[in-house]
Amino acid sequence: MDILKDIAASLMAGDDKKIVEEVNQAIEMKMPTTEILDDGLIAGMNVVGEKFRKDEMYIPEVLLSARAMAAAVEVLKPLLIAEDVPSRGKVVLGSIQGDLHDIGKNLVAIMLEGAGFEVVDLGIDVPAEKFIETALEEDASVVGVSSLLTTTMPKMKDVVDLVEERGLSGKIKVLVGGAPLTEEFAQSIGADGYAYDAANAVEKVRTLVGRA
Ligand code: B1M
Repeated sequence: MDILKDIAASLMAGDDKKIVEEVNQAIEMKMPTTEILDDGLIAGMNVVGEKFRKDEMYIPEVLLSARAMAAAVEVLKPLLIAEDVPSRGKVVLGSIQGDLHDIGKNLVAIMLEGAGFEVVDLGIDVPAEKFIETALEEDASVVGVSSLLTTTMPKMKDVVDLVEERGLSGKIKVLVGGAPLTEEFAQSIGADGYAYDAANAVEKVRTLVGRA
C-alpha cells in the first residue's frame, strides 16, 4: 500500500507533521492498526537502523525519526487502548541501566495498558534496585525490562539476581525483551519470560500474572 510506504518515508525523513497526517489518513482508510505499526512505522525504523549502522544516518537524524515515531504512536494510542477494561494487575516497566532507547518499551506500555494492565513506567536508564523497589512499593507482580544494546543486556541479570537475593522469587516475575535478545539469553540469565514484541509481551505478562 502506498500510504504505508509514505509513512515509512516520513519516518525516515523525521517529518513529524507529515507522518501524523498520513497515519490519520491510513486510519480513515480503515487500515488495521497493526499494519500501520508494523508495515509503516517499524518498517521505516528498521531502514533507519540499517542506515545508522552503515554511517549513512547520524544521531541527530535518528532522533528526528524517533520524534516522528513518537508523534505517530500518539495518534495510534487510542486505537491500541481499549476503554474501561478492569485492571488485570500491575507491571513495572523500564529500559535497563545504560540504555536510552525507549520507543519499543513505550509500545509495550501502550499494549499492556490496552490489555487492561496498570503500567508504572520508570523510563530509561533504570538501575536494577529501582525496578525492584518500585515493584514492592506498587505491589506489582511483574517487572518488564527492555534492552536494545548488546552492551546493556548483561545488566538485565542484575534484576533477576536481585529478585532472588531478596527472596522475592515467585512474588515478582521478570519479563525481558528488546531487539538483540533471544529466548536462550532470557533463560541463561534466569528471567521468568521473554517477549519478542509488544503484542507478545502482553501474552507473556498474562501467563506470568496467572502464575504469580
Ligand atoms: Co540506537 N542503536 N544507539 N539510538 N537505535 C540501535 C539499537 C542499533 C541496532 C542501530 C544499529 O547499529 N543498527 C545499535 C545497537 C547495536 C547493538 O548493540 N547490537 C544502536 C546503537 C549502537 C546506539 C548508540 C550506541 C549509538 C552511538 O551513540 N554511537 C547509542 C546508545 C545510546 C544508549 O542507549 N546509551 C544509540 C542512540 C540512539 C538514539 C538516542 C539516537 C535513538 C533512540 C531514541 C529513543 O529511543 N527515544 C536510537 C534509535 C532510534 C535506534 C534504532 C534506529 C531504532 C530503535 C527503535 O526505536 N526501533 C535502532 C536500530 C533498529 O532497531 N532497527 C538502534 C523501533 C522499536 C519499535 O523497536 O525498540 O526493537 P524495538 O522494540 C520492539 C521489540 O524489540 C520489543 O517490542 C518492541 C515493539 O515490537 N521490545 C520488547 C522492546 N522492549 C521490550 C520489552 C519487553 C518485550 C518486548 O518486555 C519487557
